[in-house]
Formats: sequence, structure tokens, C-alpha cells
Amino acid sequence: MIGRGLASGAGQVPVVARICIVLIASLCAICAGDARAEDGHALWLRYAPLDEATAIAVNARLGPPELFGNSSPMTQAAQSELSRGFDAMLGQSGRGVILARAGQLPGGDSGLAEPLAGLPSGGYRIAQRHDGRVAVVANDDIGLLYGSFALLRHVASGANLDAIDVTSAPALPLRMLDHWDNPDGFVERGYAGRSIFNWWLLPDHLDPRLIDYARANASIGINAVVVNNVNASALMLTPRYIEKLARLADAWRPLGIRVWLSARFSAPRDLGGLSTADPLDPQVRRWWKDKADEIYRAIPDFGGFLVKANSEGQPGPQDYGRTHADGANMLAQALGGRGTVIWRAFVYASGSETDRVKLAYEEFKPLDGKFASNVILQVKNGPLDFQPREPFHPLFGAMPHTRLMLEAQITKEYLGFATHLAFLAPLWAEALGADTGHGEAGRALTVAQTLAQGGMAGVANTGSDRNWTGGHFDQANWYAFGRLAWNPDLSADEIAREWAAQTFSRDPAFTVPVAETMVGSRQAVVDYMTPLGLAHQMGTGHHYGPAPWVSDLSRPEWNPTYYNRADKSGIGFDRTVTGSDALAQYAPSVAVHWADAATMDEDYLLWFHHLQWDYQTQSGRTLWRELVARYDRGVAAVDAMAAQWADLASYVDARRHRDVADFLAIQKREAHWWRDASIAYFGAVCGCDLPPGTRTPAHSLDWYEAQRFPDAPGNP
Ligand code: BDP
Repeated sequence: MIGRGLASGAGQVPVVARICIVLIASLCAICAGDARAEDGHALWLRYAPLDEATAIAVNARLGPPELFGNSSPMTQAAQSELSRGFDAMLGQSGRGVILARAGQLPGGDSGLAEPLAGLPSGGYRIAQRHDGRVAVVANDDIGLLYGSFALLRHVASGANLDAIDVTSAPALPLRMLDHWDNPDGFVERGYAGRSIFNWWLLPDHLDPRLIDYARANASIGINAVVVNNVNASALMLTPRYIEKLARLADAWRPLGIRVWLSARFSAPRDLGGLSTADPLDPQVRRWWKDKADEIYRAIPDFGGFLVKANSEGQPGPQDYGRTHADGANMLAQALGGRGTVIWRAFVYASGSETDRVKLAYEEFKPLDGKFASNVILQVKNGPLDFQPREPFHPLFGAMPHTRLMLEAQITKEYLGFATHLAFLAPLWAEALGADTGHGEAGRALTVAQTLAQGGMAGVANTGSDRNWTGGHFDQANWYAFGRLAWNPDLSADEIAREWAAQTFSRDPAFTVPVAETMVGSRQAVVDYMTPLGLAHQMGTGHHYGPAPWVSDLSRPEWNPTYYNRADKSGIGFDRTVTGSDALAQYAPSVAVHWADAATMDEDYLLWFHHLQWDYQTQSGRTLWRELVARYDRGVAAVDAMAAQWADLASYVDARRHRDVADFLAIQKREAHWWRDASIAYFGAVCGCDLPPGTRTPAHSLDWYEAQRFPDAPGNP
């Protein structure tokens, strides 16, 4: 009401008086540290006012907000978001949009619903009615919610509504965030402060941030949240925590988000007092069934369990001589038709001198077809571990009788934490668009297509930092994850542009160059950290900074030297038939592209091949010189990003501009450090001189090797 009064009365107040009111209001806002000041908290939902011409054009397509049919908590959430967004963007309240369920459109508009026939849940159409006004139409209420957010996104990105006609539906059923948050508030691999979940105060107090978090998720189509770490505490399954979780589930339901739990496989022992957690033991099965019943009594739409089993010390069915399928199916039976088990494929055995990247395939491929219908296998995008670049995981396409989910990491454990600007949409798009080579009759079968019965999970990058994600540009990764899980065909550039327009400025003089930089930023990280297909060269435990020399860790596959295999004669991991033959896990039509070092995409060169230092790469340079050139290219790209950002100061509010500039300065320093330390080490190993004209590392190799960071964040 206050907003409406000010807006409608404004016309009667003399101009000078209006200017004074605005000035006084701004001063008060500054003095009071106004929460509306730009600190990044509003994410891409900040709904900045439109310029006058666009506001008039948009306004012409709106009318009094209206809902055809009965209201529900979900349609109320949609309507409240529409008012919030349009009030802020148009500077006045009262105008809005018609929301209509397909069957409830008035006669003259019934054709609007035609394209919705057969669309999956959540699909919507935004189009003009017979009178020119805009309507959001959907088969279900969640579609109305998503359509409302899509309409706001459309307008907030700077487009007008004159010819709008958009029909869209989610490509993948599950679009999930996985939080690696512990009950005590620590976030494993978190770089944005403590957990957003204050379990201690739940269920009595629900932080309003958790509603904003759910709005942000709903705005990009995320519909599932695993609230706790895969390295799970059994505490989360106790009655006390189920009550807390129920409060969260109630709060998020109107925004279309279901809660899920990471389940500790040994819970029947840890909590139930049983002597075993053997999945074939009747008492164990009973315990899980009772636990599931207890959860569903409190949370009727509970999503299900995510399980990390027999991996990195976690308990699992193999502790009892059972298979992963035995474990997953036991939990699936406990949930029954009510929910789903998501079983992680991220496993690797200790001690063996085989190739770690082969292990998940070896373990799970034989189990194809053995999982219950409510089990989904969750596979990381690549076969190693969320590296800056990896080939896609060979399990995609190789498990035709198993529902699959792709796991991506939004938090940047291996890409410079929250401080490096690395837009991950290109990384995910690369994986999603890869042809697995398992299509029928020579047709392509992309990784994204193999997820049609599963979905995509992203390890969340949120925390208690005011801007949620530590770095402002890290918000773009949360955003891009949701957008790609909704539509894996979206281009990274498109996502970057719409995000930048909503988050910073709609001016194409800003969005175009910024999107271009964002799209190139991931390759920059690859170049200054792990060029030419190198992987896992990060510092021990915390994974901060370069450590290609580390070779003394107890498990062979924890050592960077295991992956770079650099010695006097050459560098790289031979995964061809003369080496580990991991290549054979891919379909022949795919493997052939990586088999020949001379013709392959050199971004994967040292992932698949061990080559002499004087091997001639496709540029004509020797391998050593090419490596140095790639490190230099990465460093130069970061220098250019920092310079570009300085030039764009006039488009961004001072505080966020400074925040980003500070982080870019850190990234610049660390990119140089990565390059210098890596060149110092590899140069020493091969006994190679620096190519002429190349900058000498700032310090000695000893200096780089002596760096220690026991205080690096996110390390359990
Ligand atoms: C690794 C992380 C570790 C996770 C593990 C996983 O370093 O903290 O627990 O992945 O995905 O990348 O289970």
C-alpha cells in the first residue's frame, strides 16, 4: 500500500519537492545502511527499475493481476513474486499478469493452451491473450510458478513484451542442489562462509534467507535440495532432525522444492543399536523401512536418500560382501513408491596400481539393469573429480538400463575457490553436449539425452556470506546450473548475458563484453592450472594452489605426480592401449578421436597420452614450449579480465565493482603463482630451458614447494 500511495501521488507534488524527497530518501538509506543497497544479496532477482520507454511498453501489456480458478500456496507464491518484480521494475504497483491453468482459460483464449499438450510437469506458455495482454498458462501450478519467473526474467533481462510467445518445459525431471553442509554449520568445500542452514534453531526459527534461497532456486527451475553432506552424519536421521527438516519442507513446498537427505549407510548401527548394517539382514531392512515411514509421516513429499557408499572411507554394502545394487535396492524398497534413492558412482579403491579414472566404470557397468526402478545412479561429469577439464564420464551411455543423473560441482573446489572468476556453463555444456557414441543406428546419443529419466545435481556454492556465494560472479554458476538443468541446449553465452543483465546492468555495452569474458574464463583457468589435459595438480587436502611435485601421499592416486607422470623423458598419462587403456571404456567411435595424439583435440592431450618433452604439438612448438605457452595464455587472459572490469566501472554500483576488482586482483596473483610454480617444477623435471622471451618464475622451486596453507577454507 505504501508503494502504491507514493506512486499515484507523485504526479501532484512539485518537481523541486520531488527531487528533495528523493535526495533525503537516498541519504537516509545510506545512513541506515539500507538493506536495498547493492551488496549482491538480491542475486539475479533484484528487479532493477526499467528505463522509461521499456517500462511504458511493458506496462501496456499488463493489467490487474488475475488468477483463473482457485488459488493455492504455489499460485500465491507466483503472484507475490510477480508483484514484487513488476512493482520494482515499473516503479508502481497494481499492474500484473493473468495466470491460468490450461483447463480454466476463457473461451476466447483456449487456443493458448494448445502447445502445452503432452508437456512434462512444470511446462508453461507465456503469450498474449486476444486483448493483447500477457498471460502465463500451464497444465499445473508449478508450471504457473516457473512461467511467472520466466516472464520476470524476460523483462528483467531487458526485453519488452510486444511479441512474446514462449513455450518451455524442463528437459530433465530432477534438477537438484546437493549441499555438502554438516549439521554444525561447516560446509565441506564451501568458500562462502558457514552453512545457510541453522539446524540448531530449527524448527522454532526459520531464517527468512531460506525463503529467498528457495525463490532463487524456483526462479531457475531447481526442484530438489539435498540438505546435508554426502559424507553424512547419522544425526540427520534422528527424530529431532526430521522435525527440523519438516519445517523446511513446509516452507519450501509452495516454491516447488522437495527436501532430500544424504543417508549414512551405517545408520542402523549408529542409531539403531544393531550389530550390522548388512543390506540383506532382515533387521536392517526393517530399520530402514521404519525410518522411511517415520520420515514420510512428517514430510509426505520427502524426495528420498542420496548415498555415498564405500568411497573415501564411507560405510557401504561392500563392508558386508554385498554389491552397490544390494545396498541401493534395499533402501529403494524401504522408500517404496514414495521416493527415490540416488546412489553415487564416485568410488575408488585404495592401493591398487590401476588407473583411478577406470574404477567407477569397472564397478558399475556390470550392475546395469540390476537397480530397482526408483534408484538413480549419480555420476560425476568426468571420471576423475570435478577438474577444470576432463573428458565426459564413460558411464554415460554405457548404462542403458539404469536411470542416470549427472553430478556437477558448482562450488569451485578445483577452480580457484570463490575468488577466481570461472564461469562453469562452458564446462557443463561441454559434458552435456558430448556424444557418448552409444546411440542407435549411428545416431548421436548425448550425455544430456542419457539423463532423461534422472536429472542433474550440482554441489551447491552457497553460504552465509551476504552475497550467498563468496564471489559475485559465483552467483552466475548457481544460475547457470539451474538454467542448464532445465534446458541443456542453452548456450553458455546466452546464459551469461541474461544473468549479467539481471544482476548488474541491462546495457549491451556491458552484457556483451562481460558475457564474452565469462565464456572464456573457464579456459583461462584450465590454461593457468592444468593445460593440455593435465589434472589434479592442486595442493594436498585443501586443493588450493599448485603442487605438481607432491608424490609422498599414502594412496598413489592422491598424488599429483600420479596424474602428470612427468619425468626426464616426458609427461602425461598413457591411457591408450599401451597404457591403462581407459580409452577402451568409451564407445569406439568416441575413443578413436582421442587415440591419436597427432590429430586429437589437444585440450585432452596429456589426459590420454604420455609424450616426450620434444614431441611436436599441432602448433609446431615442442610439447614443453606449448605447455609454457598455454600457462602464459591463461595468465594473460586473467590480466585482460581485470583490465576489462576496470573499464566497466560506470555500469556497476561501486561496492560490487570493488568486490569483483579485489577478487580479480587475487585471481591475477594466483594465476601467476600457478604458472610460475608449474613451470619451475616441470622445467626442473625435464631439464628444459625456458623458451626465449619467457618470463622467469618469480621464486625458486624450493620456495613454491615450501608454501603451506593449513587455514585454507572448506577442507574437512
Ligand atoms: C572430492 C572432495 C571431497 C568429497 C568427494 C565426493 O574433495 O570433499 O567428499 O569429492 O564427491 O572432490 O564425495
